Amino acid sequence: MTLNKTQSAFLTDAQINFYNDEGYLLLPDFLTDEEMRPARQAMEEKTAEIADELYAIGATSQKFEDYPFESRLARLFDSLQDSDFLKFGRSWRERRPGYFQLMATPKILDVVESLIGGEIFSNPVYNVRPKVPRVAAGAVPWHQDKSYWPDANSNPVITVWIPLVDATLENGCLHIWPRTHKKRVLSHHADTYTGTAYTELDVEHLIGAKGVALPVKAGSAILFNDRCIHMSTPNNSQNVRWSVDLRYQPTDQDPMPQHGTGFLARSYQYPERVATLEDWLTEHPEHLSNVADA
Ligand SMILES: O=C(O)CCC(=O)C(=O)O
Repeated sequence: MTLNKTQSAFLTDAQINFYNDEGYLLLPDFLTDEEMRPARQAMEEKTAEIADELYAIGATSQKFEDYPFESRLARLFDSLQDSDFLKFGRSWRERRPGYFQLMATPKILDVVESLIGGEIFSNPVYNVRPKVPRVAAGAVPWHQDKSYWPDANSNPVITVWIPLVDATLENGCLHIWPRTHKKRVLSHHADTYTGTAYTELDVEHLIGAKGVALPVKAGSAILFNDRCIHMSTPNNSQNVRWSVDLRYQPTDQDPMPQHGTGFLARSYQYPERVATLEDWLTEHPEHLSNVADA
């Protein structure tokens, strides 16, 4: 596949060089409120469902209906335990239309295209992270994403991490360890203190760790690949640190079906096969009806 300059010029050469050298790229103020709205609505729907469920079983005496996006989920769990929170999952990966809309946002695909070309598959591993204050599972230990799929023959997998509220030192922003993205998959184990068995790098790899804290405004994006070492700290604020981590890879790589069904997000070669919302909701990785007609 040959990309012409206009197709691949969404990031500047300086940005691409930074990504290649440092292993990550920060795009401040990347998405608008409008572009994040459908995903935020999906998160609000889920929060309302959790409120109903907690209320129905008597775990909360109120549903905090009038509370804003930033704080409602936090108030629901204020007087509950980590185990109550984890019943709903440490992160969410549901098929809600708002998540598809976010994953298919042209602006996101544009910058991914600058890094891997215009045949883009949205990897099945995406997470909506409701990082609730004081819940241990909010803090993610040093790891490489690749440690979650060591056997997958997929390279590169690019994470696009986007907070839907400001991510700060207090609420547990992302920390990246620059220039670690060309390492092999390092030895790791399942953590035993968050209740989620996150993969965590073995301690010998962390000697001299040099993380960079990346506090960023809502709607900013941080891009990194699945070998780049990163972590996040606990949420010591009063509100939820909402974020998503979305993943993309070239279409000729392992689609990792054992992790779920991803989707064809962009293609110049087969534009008619790009998945629609309906395809994604029904777990079809590409749109096949036109092909069948041909
Ligand atoms: O959002 C976080 O706190 C951690 C994100 C992360 O580890 C990831 O995207 O792989």
